[in-house]
Amino acid sequence: AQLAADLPAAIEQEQFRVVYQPVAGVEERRILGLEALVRWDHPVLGTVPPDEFIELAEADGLIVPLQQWVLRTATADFADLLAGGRDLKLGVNVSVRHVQAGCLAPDVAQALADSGVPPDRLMIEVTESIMLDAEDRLQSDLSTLRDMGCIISLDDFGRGYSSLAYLARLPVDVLKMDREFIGGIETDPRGAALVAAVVELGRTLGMDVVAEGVETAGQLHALRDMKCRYVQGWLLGRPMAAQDLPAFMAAFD
Ligand code: G
Ligand code: G
Ligand code: MN
Ligand code: NA
Repeated sequence: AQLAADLPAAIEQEQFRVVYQPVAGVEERRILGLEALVRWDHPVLGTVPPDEFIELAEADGLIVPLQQWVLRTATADFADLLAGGRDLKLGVNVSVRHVQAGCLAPDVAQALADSGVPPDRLMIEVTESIMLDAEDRLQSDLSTLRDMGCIISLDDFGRGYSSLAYLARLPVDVLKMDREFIGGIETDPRGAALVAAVVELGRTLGMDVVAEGVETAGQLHALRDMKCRYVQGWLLGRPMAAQDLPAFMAAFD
């Protein structure tokens, strides 16, 4: 209740920060992308993770100004990185409540225009678990964004009940495989078979597949054997401040 009560002032005072987690190529062994992840620096409670406030913001209609701030901040940070000559993509998580509010596509377009980031560098990460009531609107907004050149990814793929239904109906370029599947890849043959099947599904549909939550070298090897091309997780790098990215990427290559 405290968090919910503090949220309006937090948004007004911009008590948030965006950190970036690298996405790497398995064969390329390079950092190919970044995922923007928001944090709340609460004046009393310290750092609050998004799992504890995104839903509150969604319930309150505050998700729109918060998400606008994230989009502005992340694209501005990213423009600086691109100016350094790097070939990277930026993933931003979006909320279906933002779609329902009717302004996702225009807000994305505005952030791109203000920052000068080319649309084909931006990946919109949509989570399947929320929606249904906004599905028509979501479909048309994602199509608009895709027509602008943006990349669309289905996040936490496999976690919800309806992943395959969304995959059939939404314009999707990238599958981000939920980290729950990656955790068991070395020890659980059924889990490993599921991961291999998702990689194959992506290949068949012409979609890129990103394995999330890669924590061990063994998991990375298993994913390489399955011909999964992109990985994200603590093994490669933790989410970090924008200012730490250039040195991190230089050391990684
Ligand atoms: O960074 P962390 O693992 O704590 O993120 C937890 C969840 O919060 C992730 O599922 C992520 O999709 C979500 N999340 C992080 N940043 C944002 C954001 O800017 N907007 C929205 N809508 N969700 C976010
Ligand atoms: O749902 P989404 O994929 O947007 O959320 C990404 C979240 O996963 C971030 O909050 C990030 O902190 C977390 N995360 C990233 N890499 C790892 C990892 O290797 N292991 C675990 N347990 N969590 C991770
Ligand atoms: Mn995500
Ligand atoms: Na997500």
